[in-house]
Amino acid sequence: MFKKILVANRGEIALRIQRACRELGVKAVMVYSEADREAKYVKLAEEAVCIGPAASAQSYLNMPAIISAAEVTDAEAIHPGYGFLSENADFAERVEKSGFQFIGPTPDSIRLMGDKVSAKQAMIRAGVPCVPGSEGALPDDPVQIRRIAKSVGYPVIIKAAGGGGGRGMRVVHTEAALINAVTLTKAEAGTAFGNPEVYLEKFLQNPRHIEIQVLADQHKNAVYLGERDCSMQRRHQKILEEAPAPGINRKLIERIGERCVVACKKMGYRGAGTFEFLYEDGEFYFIEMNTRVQVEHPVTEWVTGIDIVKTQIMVAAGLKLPFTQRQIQINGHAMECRINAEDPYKFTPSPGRVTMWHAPGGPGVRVDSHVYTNYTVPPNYDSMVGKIIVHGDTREQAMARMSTALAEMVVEGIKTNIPLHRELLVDAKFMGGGTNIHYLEHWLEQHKR
Ligand code: MV4
Repeated sequence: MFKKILVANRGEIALRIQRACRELGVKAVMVYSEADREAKYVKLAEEAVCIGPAASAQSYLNMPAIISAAEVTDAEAIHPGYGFLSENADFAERVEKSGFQFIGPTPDSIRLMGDKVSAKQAMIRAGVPCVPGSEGALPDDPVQIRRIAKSVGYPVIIKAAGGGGGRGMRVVHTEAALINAVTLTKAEAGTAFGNPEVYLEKFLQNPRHIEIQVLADQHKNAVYLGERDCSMQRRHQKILEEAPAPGINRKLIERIGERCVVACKKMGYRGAGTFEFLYEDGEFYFIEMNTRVQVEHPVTEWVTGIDIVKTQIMVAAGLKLPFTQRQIQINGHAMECRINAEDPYKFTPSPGRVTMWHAPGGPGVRVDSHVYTNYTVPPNYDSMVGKIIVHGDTREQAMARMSTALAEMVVEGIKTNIPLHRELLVDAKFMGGGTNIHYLEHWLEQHKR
């Protein structure tokens, strides 16, 4: 095992990784920007290094500053968390060239999955079901593009190979609009991602967003840890996630999970990863793979009993996965509400001093947050300030525990989206389970104030 790890992130995930290190008996070096000097995990750290000013570009995205911090503190490995440099293949490569272990997949895996065209080709080879569409990047010839779109059937969606997470996409409803949409998407992709390649898919109108969590070691072992339903989102920002996904056939999930494991083994995947699917009319369609730990990993931790962050560190150190697929069982139901410092209905950010922070507790309640009373939420980063995660024997019990937790939670001094979560938890359609990716935006439209 490593003696010392550098945590190249901030906020709740920095604290989460620090906790995993403590449990493993590994020292954690925290890095922080000038805006995060007062963060809890910095105060709790045995070692912490300032890596630059508040602006992310000069601190949490500053590769030389982070690598220097690892050098001066004699760390052996770097955990990138989520966001920032976590899915940057060049960073992973520079970390390893500098003699540190990157806690995540190889630069090659990150690169393969970062290019959505090569990712999809890898999935097709592994037998993972994908959305019908162009095989690889679209050609330049308009005649061929029209032929592909016609055979797929309208509506179609044009997506940038360098995009992902909702960036660089355009829906096309008619042949008349096709070529112009392709030209525009290519131009935008060239500017935004430095890669003008685009591909085409059948546009699914009312899917759910279901993802499969995987873990793989460096000894050809890989497992899937069930699924998460992440359909409750607004503008590609998830706000509530749960596991298992309500109303989906378990045998179907097992078949898809097994294909994800095959894909991991075929590409020599290592660490934690997430296969993102759209689910519509009883079928799964792969869209993207995330090569990092995700915000919503705790719901999977709770239904499986597996510590995903600890396992990431163990497999990065070369240890074998300490469980087999047969030993992984899904127990009960877990749900997560993301707490954001924002206006609950207008969604404008609401940074500032938290004059009161009182977290809920009790059976089946977990709160992951770096915030405390008198902490100041800086305006420079993502608005997420914490997560409430609950577990119950049934979805009904999990929802009841979440309602109680949301009622107990007190945050004063800044606005949060807690009122929105409280309303969703009593919404009949949500309570019934299985709402699609458009539900929240439609709900907000109808509950305008
Ligand atoms: C799609 C789609 C419908 N059909 N692909 C958006 C984010 C990126 N990961 C892929 N996305 C979508 N791809 C096809 N063929 C609809 C979306 C989509 C979406 C997906 C997941 C979660 C929220 C979403 C919100 C809008 C659109």
